[in-house]
Amino acid sequence: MSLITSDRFSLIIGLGKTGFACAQYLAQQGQRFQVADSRQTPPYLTQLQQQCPNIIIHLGEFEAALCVAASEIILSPGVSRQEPALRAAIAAGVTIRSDIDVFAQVARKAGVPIVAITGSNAKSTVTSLVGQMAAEANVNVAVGGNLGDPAVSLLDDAVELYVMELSSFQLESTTALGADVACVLNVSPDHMDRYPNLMAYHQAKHRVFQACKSAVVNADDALTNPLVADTVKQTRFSLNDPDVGQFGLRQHHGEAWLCQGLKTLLPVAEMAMVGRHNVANALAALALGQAVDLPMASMLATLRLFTGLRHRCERVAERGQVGYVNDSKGTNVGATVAALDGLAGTIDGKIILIAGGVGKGADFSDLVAPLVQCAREVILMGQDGGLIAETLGQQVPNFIVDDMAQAVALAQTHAIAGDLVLLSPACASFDAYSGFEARGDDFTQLVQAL
Ligand code: UMA
Ligand code: ADP
Repeated sequence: MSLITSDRFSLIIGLGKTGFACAQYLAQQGQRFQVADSRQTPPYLTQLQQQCPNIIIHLGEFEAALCVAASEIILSPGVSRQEPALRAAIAAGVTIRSDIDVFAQVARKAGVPIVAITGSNAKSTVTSLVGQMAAEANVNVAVGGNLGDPAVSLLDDAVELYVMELSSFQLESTTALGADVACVLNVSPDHMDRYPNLMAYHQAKHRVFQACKSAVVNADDALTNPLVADTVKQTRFSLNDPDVGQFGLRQHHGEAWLCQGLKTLLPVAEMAMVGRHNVANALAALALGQAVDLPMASMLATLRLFTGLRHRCERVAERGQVGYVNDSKGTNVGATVAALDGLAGTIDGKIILIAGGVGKGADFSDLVAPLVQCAREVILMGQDGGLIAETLGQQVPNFIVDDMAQAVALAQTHAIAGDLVLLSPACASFDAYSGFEARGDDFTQLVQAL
């Protein structure tokens, strides 16, 4: 019997940030494991070889025989469950887990509450905001997940609260997360190169509610409604007047206030973040924070201080009465629509949008209506810039350029006092940059040099 069990091993698939963090964790726990990555030189190869010299590492195409031989597979988010070797493992009954599953099992056992946040957009903003609210309330909080630090790397006995940003990729292989409060902030199409349709993407996102103790729901987005038992407490947020106990916006003495039911909480004008979409984000954060007992006064104090994250509707310069905004993290159509809608009301002139990059199989037609409403023109670049131009046709003036330098120069030439030049690409950046940060930095440097 012991011979059979000693042959069993966990197989970590992927040797990026997630795989490496899982390997460190399993090594710490003294568990038997092997690692596989389809790349010949995955990012953490040297570090793993140095830290765990005896671990078997398989490089190159995933082998079905290896996957089937594993007792369980811990799957990195960048690898699809549709890979043939993984399909073989699934068919053979091998358990496939995400790093989030590994993390949640340990956190739950320790009795530490988890705030689980997913959605197509605003995940990083809301996760960081709730994290800051907790830290300012003197809670020993760990913040991470898709945001950057892999969940398992945050496990620590001293932590009193985990605030986790979760992607659909991570949730695909997460079962019974058991969050104290879970939320799908919004749903609009993204990653359509990984999912066969919006329903499959929606289903992955909604796994965040599995075994949750309470849920936060965006009352303005029906796709965020959870399928949970009536006994699971639900708190709603909306940009409209809230019902009793719910979070929303209400006019009070001639200005808009964040409210809970009839109770006024904070004038929107006193929030440090700008844009209507960030008001929704603030309301979501209040609802999530309240669900894990963060004090309201301290959460409101945080909203007065939290200016938002870099590369998300970040105002980077003003030149000749033209504002320049870096929203490089606008990597899907829904994000760019939110940035256009959120910023259009804050300017006298029009928006010149710089967009394009890797479209991830998106349908760009939802950009047309807001652009017709608020854009002077659209400047397009990158792999799918031409596809966006085709979608816009004659409806919005558009130009195709070779790179960011040309885009910024053209925008400056065409902008009129009162306009806003907005980089919000509706696309990923990997055709030209190492990531959205590098793209945003390129835009910012070019703009600041004008
Ligand atoms: N890859 C291979 N072969 C492998 C393993 C990975 O080719 O064997 C490729 C993947 O297809 C992908 C890349 O390598 O293109 C990275 O994948 P990974 O799973 O190794 O990624 P990690 O380095 O572990 O980082 C992951 C998240 N990456 C992805 O989901 C692609 C990071 O989110 C996250 O911050 C990190 O775990 C810690 O939790 C990034 C992301 O782009 C920011 N997320 C997507 C998004 O936000 O839209 C979902
Ligand atoms: P994520 O982590 O989900 O990508 P971020 O907080 O990094 O979310 O924001 C990504 C982009 O989403 C921003 O650049 C902005 O354009 C857009 N965005 C921010 N808030 C919202 C919202 N409430 N609804 C839709 N889009 C939003």
